[in-house]
Amino acid sequence: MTSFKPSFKRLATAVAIGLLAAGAANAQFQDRTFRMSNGVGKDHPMGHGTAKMNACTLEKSGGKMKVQGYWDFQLGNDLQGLQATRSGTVDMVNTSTAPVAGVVPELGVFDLPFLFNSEKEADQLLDGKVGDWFNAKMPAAGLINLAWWENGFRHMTNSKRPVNRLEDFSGIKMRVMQNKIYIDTFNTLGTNAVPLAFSEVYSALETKTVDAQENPFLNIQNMKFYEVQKYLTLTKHSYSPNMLLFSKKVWDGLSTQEQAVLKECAAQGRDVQRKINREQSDASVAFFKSQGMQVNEIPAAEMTRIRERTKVIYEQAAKTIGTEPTNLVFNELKRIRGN
Ligand code: TK8
Repeated sequence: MTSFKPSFKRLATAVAIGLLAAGAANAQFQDRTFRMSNGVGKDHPMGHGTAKMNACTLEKSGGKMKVQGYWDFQLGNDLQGLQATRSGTVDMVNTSTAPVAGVVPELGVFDLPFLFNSEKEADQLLDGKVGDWFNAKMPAAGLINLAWWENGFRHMTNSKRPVNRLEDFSGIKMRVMQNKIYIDTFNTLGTNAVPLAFSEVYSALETKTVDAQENPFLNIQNMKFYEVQKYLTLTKHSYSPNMLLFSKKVWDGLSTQEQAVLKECAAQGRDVQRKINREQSDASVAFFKSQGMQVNEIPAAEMTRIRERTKVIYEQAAKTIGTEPTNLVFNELKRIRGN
């Protein structure tokens, strides 16, 4: 029986073919760094998600594709970052959906007060066919949503008084995102809603230009709003998703392999960012108390009054959002909740 002795020549040929194949595979990847604009700081869970995404793109592209996060508005605030992404001068922006609703009105459905009850149902809706429906709306605005990351459930802070009932909102100057539904919601609750870019919030609170703001715990923590806010009320009045929006102008110049790697790695980054966001949020209330904040929940009966008062927003916003996205989201939530 002849024994198989791999000759040196055969081995060398096999290695050469392997290297050629790998080289050909990597040839589909250009050597480049994709810039991501963020409003929060690098130590926010967005930084963890971005690090995971970058490790993934480097690994899948043979070290060719790098994702570089820019933090604390280095590339502009949400609206500037959004515009720069649409024009292709920035590759991607990681932003709450609220400022994007001015460009894609259907996204306004996610600004409706008390829409989501849990992160679990938000994940199911956003990562499923309804999330894909919204993703399909983005290319017309010059944007590709690589994945739905998490801003999170929003709570209110202020420097004037504890908010324990509906009447306590009255007269408070409340910073809100630059988004009509948030403006209307907090005016309906009795505050004087003041739309400001996220980059201006700390100084507006510090100088008492505004008394209050509302954000997820990790934003309050990362931006150190607790330094200039005495009261935290656990309103949990909305869940805001983030979108990792990529420039369609840049996207259209990428190979299908590069596009696939960006989507896959954005999803891996999303999973890490959501996980850390939730883990760290669990420790936030204790941290805020340790920083001298007075934290309160609103009694259930008062929460009912507040929810009732904001129901009018659903009717007011319906025309701007549109019937199709509203029904899609409401029906999907009914399905997820089994009712
Ligand atoms: C960060 C903002 C932030 C949002 C806000 O860039 O503006 O209050 O919650 O996450 O998008």
